[in-house]
Parts: sequence; C-alpha cells; structure tokens
Amino acid sequence: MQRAVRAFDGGKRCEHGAARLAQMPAATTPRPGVAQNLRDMLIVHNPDHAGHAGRQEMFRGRLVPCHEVPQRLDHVLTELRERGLGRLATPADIAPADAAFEALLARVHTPPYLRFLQGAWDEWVGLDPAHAALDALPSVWPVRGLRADVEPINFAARLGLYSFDAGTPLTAGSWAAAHAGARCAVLAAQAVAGGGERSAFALTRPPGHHAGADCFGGYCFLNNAALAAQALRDAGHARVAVLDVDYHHGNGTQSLFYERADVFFASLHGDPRTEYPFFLGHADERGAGAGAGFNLNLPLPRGTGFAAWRAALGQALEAIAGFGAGALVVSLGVDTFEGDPISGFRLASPDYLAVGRALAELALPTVFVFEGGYAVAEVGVNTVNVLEGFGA
Ligand code: OKP
Ligand code: ZN
Repeated sequence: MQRAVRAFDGGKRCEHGAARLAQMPAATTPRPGVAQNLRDMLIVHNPDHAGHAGRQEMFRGRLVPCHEVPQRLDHVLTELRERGLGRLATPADIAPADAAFEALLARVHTPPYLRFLQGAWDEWVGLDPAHAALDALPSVWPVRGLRADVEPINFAARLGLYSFDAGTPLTAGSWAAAHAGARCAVLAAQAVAGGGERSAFALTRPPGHHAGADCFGGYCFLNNAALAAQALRDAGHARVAVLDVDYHHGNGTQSLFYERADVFFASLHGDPRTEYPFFLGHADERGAGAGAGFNLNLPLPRGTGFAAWRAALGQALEAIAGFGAGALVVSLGVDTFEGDPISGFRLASPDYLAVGRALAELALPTVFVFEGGYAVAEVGVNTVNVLEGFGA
C-alpha cells in the first residue's frame, strides 16, 4: 500500500531498496617562501576524469551544453603547477586496486545501484548502436505514489529509478571517471587518517555531494565526500565532520549520514526554496534517530556576499568544534564565486584565501574534496586560494 505523501524523512527517500545506508613522490620542486605543509599537500587527482564529458543537460525546455566540463579540473591542476603547490599523485601511484575499496563503496552506495551504474553505458549502446553518440539522460521517475521497490527491466525506467534529475548525463566514461574519483577521495582520506599527512585534496570530477545511496543527480554519481568520511571512520576517527561549502546543498551527503551520530554534516548553501536541489537543505533538518542534532543546514539567500557567508561559516565551524570532530572533510565547491554562471552568491577570488584560513583554525586533519564551480576560467584560482589560505 503506497501512501500518497510520505512523511518527511530527512532526505532518505531516494534510497529505495534496502535502507542503509604513503608516501608520495614529489611532483613539484620545493619553492622557498611557501609554507612547508602547503607546498607538500598531497593532491590525489583523477586521471580518468575527462572520460566523463557530458554533452548536454536539460534546462528550461532545451538541451544546453553541460556546465560540468573536464576543463574545470584542468584549470586547478594548471594553477597548482603555476604556484608550485602540492605533491601530485594518481590513485595508481599510491595503491593497486583493492577489494577493501570495493567493499567500502558498497557500504555507502547500494550494490544494485553500483551494478546499474557500472553496466549502464553498455546497456544504453546495446539498445541502439547510434546511442554511442548520445548521452543517456533520465526522463521518468518513481515519485510519490509510484513504486520504487520493483526494479524495472526497461533501461529508461531504471535510469529514472536510480536518479533524481535530467541534468546529469551518463556518458561512455562516466563510470570509470566516478569510480577512479571515489578512489581519489578514499586514498586522500586514508593518507590523512594514517597521520602521514595533515591534509590532502581529492581533485576529481564528476563531483559527488548530490549522490545518495542509490541515486545520481546534480552532476554527481558517487559521493566522494561521504566515502572519505567513512574511510576516516574506518581508520579509527570516532567523530568525523563533513563541511559542505559548495553553493548547492549536499543532499546526498546529508541523506547518507542523517541518522548517524558519528558523522556531523554541516552545509552553507543557497536557500533550497529558490536554489537547486530544492527538495532538501532547509534549516529545520537537524538529523533523526541517533543522528538527531548532528546535521546543520545554513541556507542563505541568493545574492549573499562574503561578510554574511563568512559569519555563517563561523557558525558551522563552531558547531564542528563543539561536536568534537577528530577529522574534517570539506566538500569544496567554488560555485559561491560572484562570476559563477549557475549560482547566486558573491564571493570574490581573494575571499577564498580567507576561507582557507578559517578552515585551518579548526586545526583538524583535513580532506578536501573537489565539488562544484562553473566559472571555468576562475575555478583554478579560487580553489587553490582556499588551499593556499589553509596552508598559510
Ligand atoms: C552541482 B554541484 C542550471 C541547473 C542546475 C544542477 C546543478 C548541480 C550543481 N542550469 N542544475 O553542487 O555544484
Ligand atoms: Zn554546487
């Protein structure tokens, strides 16, 4: 018996199915005058990211070019190289593929969802060889009153079952890119958890914070920040905080930890009444069950500038310190930038240095995970400003 409207559940709705939830070589020459810890920050970057290259996303009745493009990451790498910052490594430089990683992936995401994602492109092209030149985009969803507990056979139906918007194209290299990116996040977390690194940056795309246990959307497939947080927990950190500073609410990350007391989720974002992802991220979402009190949303109106944003950041940092976090994951989106084409805050490039300095005040082992930021030419400067401010 389906209820027409389900009770609010903190955003776990898209989890249909079982409810559940080194040492590196120096890649840059040390440069005098740069703080030691920043010059040496481990940057785990995704060599397979460019295989995920969506052509189009649905916007106002038209298919428009994707905002989430490979050049975003390339600009960050270029900026790091130009400033001589970071020890660059790929997952393969750090560790061979291992079963423990796959097991972690299957604890954060559901096995049916992972199976679907892994095989989706071949299924899509199997329907019609001409599909090889097209992205797969969902267009039908099991919303309120419809059944999500029976997995359809039809591909378009399964694409909808495992997604929540029509703006997230699945392409030939999406799975490989997302899978390698998830490894970047986990390896960055493990490097920090082991005590070898004070901080590390998982430089990857597609982003992750909108992805839930069994759904993709908002350009995200696998939740890199959640995987990093879980890896920190598994490595022995009893309390982990995830701070999401992307313009958009991290609905996926929130939903994954909503009923847990061991991972605190705090987010600053555009008010969901007007901003994507619309259906989660309100201030009254404080966590549920064992997780009651361990979720903090600080929605801010479109047009918010740095002073008000920084004040909200102070609130989030205070809550994280009060929680007693032993490690921090930062979902680092720089779509709060004044020039961002799809967002509405007004941070300027130098403000990101101050953001990094504020994060460093927590003095926690910190894993940065790259999320949004669509003013492509400025994404490198803004992102690396956060890292430089953090290390200064
Ligand atoms: C991903 B991340 C704009 C539509 C917005 C989705 C935005 C996803 C943002 N034409 N569609 O949080 O930066
Ligand atoms: Zn965003």
